[in-house]
Amino acid sequence: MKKLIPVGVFVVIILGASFLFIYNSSSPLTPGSKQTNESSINTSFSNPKKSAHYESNTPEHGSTLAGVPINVVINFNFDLAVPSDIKIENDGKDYGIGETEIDENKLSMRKNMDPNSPNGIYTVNYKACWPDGSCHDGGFQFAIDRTQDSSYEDMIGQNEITIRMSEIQFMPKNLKIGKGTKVTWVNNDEVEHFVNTDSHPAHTYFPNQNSKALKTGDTYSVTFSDTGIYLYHCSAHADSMIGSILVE
Ligand SMILES: [Cu+2]
Repeated sequence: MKKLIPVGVFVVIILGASFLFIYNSSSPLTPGSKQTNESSINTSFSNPKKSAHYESNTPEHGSTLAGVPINVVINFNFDLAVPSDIKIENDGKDYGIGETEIDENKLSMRKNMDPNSPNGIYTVNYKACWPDGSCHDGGFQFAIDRTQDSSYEDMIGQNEITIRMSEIQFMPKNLKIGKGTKVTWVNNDEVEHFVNTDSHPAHTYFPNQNSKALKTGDTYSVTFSDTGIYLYHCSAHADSMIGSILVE
C-alpha cells in the first residue's frame, strides 16, 4: 500500500505533462496580453511561437502599421528548403499573394501581401522546412491601422524628397510620398550612418533599401515604385534611429 502513493503521484505528473504537450502543439499561438495604444482597432496580440532556427521577422510581432507591408519576411539561421510556407490571414481570409519564396542565400523566406488588405489584425503562420525534410511551425501577429498615418508628414506631390540624418535621427522620421518618388538620404552628422531595411541585422524586408556606410555629406537614394509601407533603420543606431515611408 505504501508503494502505491508515489506511483499515483507519478501517473498524475505524466498525465499533466502530456496534456500540456498536446495543448501547446495544437494551438500555434497562445493568448497573450501585448497591447498597443493609440490605435482605433482593438490590437490585442497573441504570444508569438518561434520555430527552430528562427531569428526575426518583418513586420515585427505586435507592431501596428500605418499601411500595408509589401511582404512578410521571416529570417532563420539555417538553410530553408521546400515546402517552407507562409500564410497571412485576417478573419479567415488569406491576404498573401503568389508563392512563398526562399531567398537566394536560403536564410529568409517571404510572401507578398495584397496591397488592398483591410485594417485589422493579421496572423502569420509559417512552416520552416530544412534540407533533411523536417519542418517546424511558428507564428506571429501584426496589425494594419491606416488611421496611424496622421503622424506621417505628407509629402505627396513632390517627385524628389530629402531625408536628413541629423542628431542620430531621420528627419522627417515618418513620411508619406506618392508612387515613383525618389528619396535621398543625406548624412549631416559627424558620425557614420546607414540606411537599412528592417529587420536588424537581417536587412531583408526590402533589399533594395540598404546603403553602404554614409560619412558626413554622403548621400544615398532609392526610388519607390510600389505602394506600401517601408520600415527601416540605421544599423549603427538600430535601437533609436528608425524611420518609415508610406508610399501611396
Ligand atoms: Cu545612425
